[in-house]
Amino acid sequence: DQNQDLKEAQVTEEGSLDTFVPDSASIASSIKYHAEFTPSFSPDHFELPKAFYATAETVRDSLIINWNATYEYYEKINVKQAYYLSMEFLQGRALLNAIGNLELTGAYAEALKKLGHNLEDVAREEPDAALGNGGLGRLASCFLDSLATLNYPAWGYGLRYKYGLFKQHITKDGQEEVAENWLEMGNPWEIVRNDVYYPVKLYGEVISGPEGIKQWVGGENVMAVAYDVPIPGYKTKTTINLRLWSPKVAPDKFDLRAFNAGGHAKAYAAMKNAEKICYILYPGDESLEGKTLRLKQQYTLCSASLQDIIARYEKRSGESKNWENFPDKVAVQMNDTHPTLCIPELIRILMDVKSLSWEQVWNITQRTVAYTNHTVLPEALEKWSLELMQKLLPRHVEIIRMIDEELTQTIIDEYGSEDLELLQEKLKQMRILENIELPRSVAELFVKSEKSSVVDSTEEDDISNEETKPMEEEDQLEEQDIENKDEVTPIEPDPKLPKMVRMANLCIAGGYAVNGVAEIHSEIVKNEVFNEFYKLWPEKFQNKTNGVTPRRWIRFCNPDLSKIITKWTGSEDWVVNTEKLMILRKLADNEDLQSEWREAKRRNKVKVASFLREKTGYIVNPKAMFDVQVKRIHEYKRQLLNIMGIVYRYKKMKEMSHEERKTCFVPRVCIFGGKAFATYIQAKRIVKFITDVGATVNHDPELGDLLKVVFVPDYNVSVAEMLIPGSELSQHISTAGMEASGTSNMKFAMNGCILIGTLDGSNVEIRQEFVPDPRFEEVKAFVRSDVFGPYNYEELMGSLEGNEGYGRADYFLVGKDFPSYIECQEKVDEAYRDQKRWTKMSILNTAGSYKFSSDRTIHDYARDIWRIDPVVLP
Ligand code: GPQ
Repeated sequence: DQNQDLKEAQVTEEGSLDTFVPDSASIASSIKYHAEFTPSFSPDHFELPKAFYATAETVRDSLIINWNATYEYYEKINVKQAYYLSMEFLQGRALLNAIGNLELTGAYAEALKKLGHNLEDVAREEPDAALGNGGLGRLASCFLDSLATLNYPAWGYGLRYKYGLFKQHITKDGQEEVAENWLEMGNPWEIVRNDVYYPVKLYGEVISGPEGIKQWVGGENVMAVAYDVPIPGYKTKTTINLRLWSPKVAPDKFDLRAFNAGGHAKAYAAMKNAEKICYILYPGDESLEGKTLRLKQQYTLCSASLQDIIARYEKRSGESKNWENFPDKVAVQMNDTHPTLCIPELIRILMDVKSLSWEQVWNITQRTVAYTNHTVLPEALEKWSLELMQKLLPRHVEIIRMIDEELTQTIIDEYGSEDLELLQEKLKQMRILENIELPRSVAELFVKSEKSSVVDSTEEDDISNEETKPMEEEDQLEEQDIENKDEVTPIEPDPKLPKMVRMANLCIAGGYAVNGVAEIHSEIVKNEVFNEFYKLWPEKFQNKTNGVTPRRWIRFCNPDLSKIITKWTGSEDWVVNTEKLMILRKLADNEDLQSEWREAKRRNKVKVASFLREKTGYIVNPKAMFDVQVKRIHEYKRQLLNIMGIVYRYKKMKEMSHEERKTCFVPRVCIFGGKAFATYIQAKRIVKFITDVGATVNHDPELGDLLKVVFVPDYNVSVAEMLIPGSELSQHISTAGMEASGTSNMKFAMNGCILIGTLDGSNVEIRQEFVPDPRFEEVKAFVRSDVFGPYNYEELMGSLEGNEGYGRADYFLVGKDFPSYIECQEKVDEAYRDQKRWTKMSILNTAGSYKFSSDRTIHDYARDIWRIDPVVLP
């Protein structure tokens, strides 16, 4: 493969970079140079993993050259930049991706060969950068790849966790978590910027400084230091930046006196305290994690990134700096609500440090930040305790209260104060602050009361005020009370319930755009979860269906298939213009293509089989169907549905004779992989269950190759890159409505894997891309040919194709459901042939319909809603 790549690389390399393009000899000598001069390696023994580190250093040199060129140019033309803020980036390995993008794969393979190494073996020495949990983090990494490849001026901002996502061991008890020390051997891909650091403050208090400007003083300061990871684009010089922050003790906080006086412990404590913030990635995926440390992490990301963005804006605009133009130069995308603190932090800096007015900063902020929602699971929508936030970020709480007041005012403007109960309901649903008293300016709306509407006396008013409002608001209340005739008192906070800050509400109010990650998910966001906000600001809501990078997820992970695609589509264009893949549609029946295609799949399956053997000891037959479900373990993703189905299959097999089994079932290898959040007991039980089923089934001598169940330990980006090309069937079977998008389905599809799934997330859209079913085309043509009389059925048939001004093609999915519908009808025929089975089903239907009597409905109403009992007449 590499030799083949080499030849291609030499053809295409020319002129693609306007700088010097190294050949294999110069690469080999620079690898040797780094092997000698990069610290911690001895020059003589050029072995693994050293060969990897020395090789990576040489690639790093090229990346830095391109990074500098990119940055300098952006600065020169002062272009608007997008900033993607994410608590997670699931980068995986970088070596093959980087040299592939630089079109140096062949040259590197040859250089390493000269030095006695094989490129693939060298590449496998690289630890995965797992600064993320699952789909959300991997999406961020795919986005960076695409941004660079498409030459967009954009940066990523994240945190440099010392420990990434835990390593998963599978023992007889199920999953065991082991710390992942990915930086142990150093990270050749990062460039530490000792001159780029910002103070990040926590705790302390807010005081009013001169001219009423608020000052946040005291507390603890740490320094966030920048580590830059260059992100190369494919066949372009553009190399963008992923800037990861690492907190260090502020230099003035290192207590040298204590240290000199022998108080080492104290001096070190401060250092440790700062560094501890980014020790570990929170391994919770789509779960609400309410820990102080997590909030500190989120704030570190937001504060350092915004200070950096603002400093860059100031530097680039120089004399002509005008804050109103900030949104013309900066867009900040928040990857879910984790970086929500961007909003109050931007406001704080502009107001307290740059002395802008509230009106100015609120306007600027609302034109700068945008929010992507990645889940509608209620338990995963972030909320922070006000008390905790108040302690950690007192100034931000003040700002959040101001935003909450703005939002409250907007809601009042929208719904008026005629119907106070309605207004109250809206406020309850939409406010940022949950279970927290209304802003004063608004509370008075609700306080009027029977008395003021009946008796119009100042004396009476005073009494009513005392009963219902704090003293200091008496003055403002007088006028209001007379106007309002309703009898609604403001919802009082419930002292038994915690006071919370709802981060998604803050994002929607503070940002100019809100998007979901698949069509169906965005519809749910608009019409259900955030419907109240949609009604208020329909223009903010959008869909941005997720995608994955075809570089990592076909071109580099599946070179065999890539070659076939390139050959049959006529060029390598598809790697950046994936529309070219559609050329394959009309070739799908070609037997030569089919046999090449099958052969590529077979070779990838052999690799999977040997990997499974190495990691689990199980020997599987590469001729069996490889059926794969890999993703985080979660009840809504329903690995349990899959394994229960397998148990059913196993049970059926056991009830059959050997011969029957062989004719009834296609041999399958059922492969699972994924990590469970360490404290998610049910998810861990599912892992244990799958491995136990495997242990029984795989050792059952009766079954042979007919059924194998294998749990791949420590599923990560690199495992996915090997597994996906060798999969034939993959499962995406979340409970409908719960998977925001799903992205591995796209990777499997790209690699020619058949999918089964629920109509959830992006499955829906993947399915729409299939060519129309020929049987459906046939039927429409038949109807159009006037068999059913002279009536013109064009409009009716046309509506199924979306060409009748309906805008949306086949909105009710008649064509989409047609194939499965006629297949279902075939099953009906088959069932009817067996009259015994048919009658049994008939009886069971009657028996099962008991629930659907309106008697039961009325009983339920009476008990649960009306609270009435039956009364039997004597
Ligand atoms: N997703 Cl909120 C995560 O991986 N982690 C999270 O904390 C949240 C969402 C996923 C989501 O489950 C998938 O359906 C999406 O495809 C993915 O984000 C990217 O949008």
